[in-house]
Amino acid sequence: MTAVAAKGETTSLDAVIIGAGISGMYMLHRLRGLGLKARVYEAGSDVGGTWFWNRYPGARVDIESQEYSYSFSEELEREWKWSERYAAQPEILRYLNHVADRFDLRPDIQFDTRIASAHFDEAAGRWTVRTEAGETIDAKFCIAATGCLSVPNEPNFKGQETFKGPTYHTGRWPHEGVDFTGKRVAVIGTGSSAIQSIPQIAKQASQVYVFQRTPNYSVPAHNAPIDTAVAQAWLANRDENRQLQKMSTAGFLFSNPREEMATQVGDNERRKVFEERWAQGGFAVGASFADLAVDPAANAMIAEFAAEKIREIVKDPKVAEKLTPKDYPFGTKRLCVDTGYYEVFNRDNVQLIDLKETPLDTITPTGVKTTGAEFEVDAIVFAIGFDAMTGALSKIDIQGRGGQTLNQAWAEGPKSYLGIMVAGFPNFFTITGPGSPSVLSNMIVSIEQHVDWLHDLLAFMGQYGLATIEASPESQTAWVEHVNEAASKTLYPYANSWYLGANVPGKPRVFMPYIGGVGAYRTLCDAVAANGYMGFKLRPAA
Ligand code: NA7
Repeated sequence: MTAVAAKGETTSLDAVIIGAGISGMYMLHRLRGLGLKARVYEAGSDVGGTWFWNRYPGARVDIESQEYSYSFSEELEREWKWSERYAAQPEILRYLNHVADRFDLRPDIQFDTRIASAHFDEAAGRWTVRTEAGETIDAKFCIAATGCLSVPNEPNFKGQETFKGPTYHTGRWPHEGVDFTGKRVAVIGTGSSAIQSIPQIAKQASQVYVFQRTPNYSVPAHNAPIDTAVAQAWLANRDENRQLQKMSTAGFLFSNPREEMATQVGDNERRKVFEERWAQGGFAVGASFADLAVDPAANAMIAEFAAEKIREIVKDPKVAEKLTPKDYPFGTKRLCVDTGYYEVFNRDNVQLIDLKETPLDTITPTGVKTTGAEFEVDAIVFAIGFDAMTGALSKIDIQGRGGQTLNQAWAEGPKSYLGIMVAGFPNFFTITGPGSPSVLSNMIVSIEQHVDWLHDLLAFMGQYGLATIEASPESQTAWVEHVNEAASKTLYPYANSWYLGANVPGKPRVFMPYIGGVGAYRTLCDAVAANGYMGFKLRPAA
């Protein structure tokens, strides 16, 4: 095991990797395979990233378990057995710990270490990276595996400091868990984390008040113990399935929209497909027809179908109405996949408070006050999301050529070439960075694609004795235009979503992920590599 360098000492590496989540772990594994000296620095006390931090009750993946797993090792895939159709957070964290042990990753991961800065030394062509504790790392490559949803939005409610009870953020849940038995609980936010946790909290709490600013669309997961026949069929066709995932729209088998248009089939046929997909559960609903994400008329059809489902499930028509989204197209805020979310509003101990009707005024010592009423509670859960996609990078002092900071380069919104490099920041890489499919896909598939591509690039650089690689400003400009153009052809820009940074006051409104599709993006990245890393500037050692 590499010893932790003392304050003032310098560790010399080929590559520094920031973050020991799914991407950092796999990156380390692949760089070891190249014989490179790489080391991961992780702020948390163990591996897992998203799955280390998000321990709120009900936290589970919204992609089917066998699809949300590493594909790089067939042995790993065959030996690990998932227990549920959609694995819950503890099981995923066990899986990631198993991966860390099986591939002996821990000796090269330094935990409880937050990276404070990363500066490019132009004369040396290397990165000087500093930890908050004062350790210095000198490395040829700096790889940000910092995650897309890793920096929670900090609650900033008037009066919150006066509240006498405990408060929790879903993205930083206590490891020992929280017992809400007999407690009155306020949950602020109705995104995926709230939608997953509220049904669980309501089982314990005496009363749950749900403070909703914007209703979300949610589709049923139909979670259950894993169907062994499905799991066996997946493994029997593993190579083919993995290839299908890689070339699919969003990195999982049911993400390819059917070719038919909702607007061009008869009412009966359309309803039949919607019903089948709803019964199947999960994101398959969103891929029912090819025109749902691009044609407002088609989108209105799935939106009305979802509204009908809410009205069917929720007994009180007034509550059903409030839970129904009205001011943005279906699927343009991240679709939620739930287990008993709408049903929970039929319980006597759950009350929905519509903050559009009665805005949140203040948090008091004993509860939450809206312009309509005061709700006395014992605990508050902030399920208010993340500073998505750029949050983690913006918190590190990253400086490229000429001392330009990444925050300066991204002042008008993130700019990158292929979502993996930024002009002016040589040898600095962002795994699933803004400008790549990332959060619009099965993250593991996109992570593996970036890591594999980067592995091949670093092998290429080693083979030809190259010192630096950098995105050219022209290729970056063209890519940013392409990312924007792809988004503008869809209905996504019509929602105030975190894809656009709309959930963080002051954040530039730019559609950050690349919506062109996982398969198309992979083909493009492969073509760039096959053409000598077209659009990048590669320089030999001096
Ligand atoms: P999300 O999806 O960003 O949801 C956050 C929720 O919190 C959302 O309903 C917000 O309402 C609400 N929110 C945020 N700030 C406030 C304030 N100030 N007042 C009231 N309500 C507020 O985060 P999640 O953690 O649920 O999910 C993130 C992703 O993790 C998810 O998409 C999956 O990919 C996994 P808004 O819609 O902004 O009006």
